[in-house]
Amino acid sequence: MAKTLSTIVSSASQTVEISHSRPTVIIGERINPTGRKKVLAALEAGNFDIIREDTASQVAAGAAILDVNAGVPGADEPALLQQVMRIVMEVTQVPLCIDTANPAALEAALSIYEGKALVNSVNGEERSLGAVLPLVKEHGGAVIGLCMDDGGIPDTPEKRLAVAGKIIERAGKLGIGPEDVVIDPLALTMGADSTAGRVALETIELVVREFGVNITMGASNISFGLPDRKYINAAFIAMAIHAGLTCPITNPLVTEVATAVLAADLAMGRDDYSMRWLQGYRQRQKAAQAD
Ligand code: THG
Repeated sequence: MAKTLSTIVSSASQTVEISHSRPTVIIGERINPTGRKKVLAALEAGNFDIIREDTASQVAAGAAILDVNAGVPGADEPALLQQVMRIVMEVTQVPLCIDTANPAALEAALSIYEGKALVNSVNGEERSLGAVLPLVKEHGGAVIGLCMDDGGIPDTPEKRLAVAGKIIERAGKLGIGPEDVVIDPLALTMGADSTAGRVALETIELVVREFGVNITMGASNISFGLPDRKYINAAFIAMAIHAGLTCPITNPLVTEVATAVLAADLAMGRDDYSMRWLQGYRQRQKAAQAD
């Protein structure tokens, strides 16, 4: 059983600590044209209003970090990612999670970022390790390591643990400590494979037991293609928090999910005097009265 680790990320003015003994840190997922057609259309049209709205609303709903992805097909991703980040940073001071698979875009993003970013992501492929880890070291960030490599996404928790170990080891060789590696077990859709949920949960448990690192996950992938996704996502995120998930990438505007996170933190003993639960309750009451 490894000692659990804290990951610090920051902006120019705010610091967020991700740890197994603190409340879950929600990374807001919505600034992402890959996952969202409306964002894609707006960015293609050069309209950034939706970025401003998604920034303000996610932070108001409890996101402590915002994921920023600017992957528009055919666009100049380094320039567009910088532009989107600048707009987000005009609206909020929360730290950013830079979501790109393009090393040139990552370098451009890190070069304008003040603070310690969370880089999303590196994986176990040689090409990814070689391109991403030196940039993380040079700019002083933390990095998300995806449990996949040249052979694709392994089908068992043990094999995913091995990929996590490889990423942590390679980061260590460059002077990036395990406290700055956040592992993503990869949640695939349960609609296509009924074992996808179990495999992700068991991977989380194994990785935390072995390395004590923090864990992220695109927690809504799990329900893709199924109806009533919010209930599946809410139940799954609570189970994953028990398994060791500390910083899910999700949509905090979905009340069922945000509430499940608060309830899970309460059940895990990470909500002193139920303060966060009560604050969430008051916020929901206020929202209901405003309707
Ligand atoms: N792990 C890591 N990073 C990730 C993911 C992951 N980044 C991207 C993604 N997965 C998580 N982000 C999103 C962003 C938006 C949406 C889903 C995941 C989203 N999806 C709508 C849906 O699924 O219904 C799309 C609908 C629309 O087109 O508007 O909003 O796993 N490290």
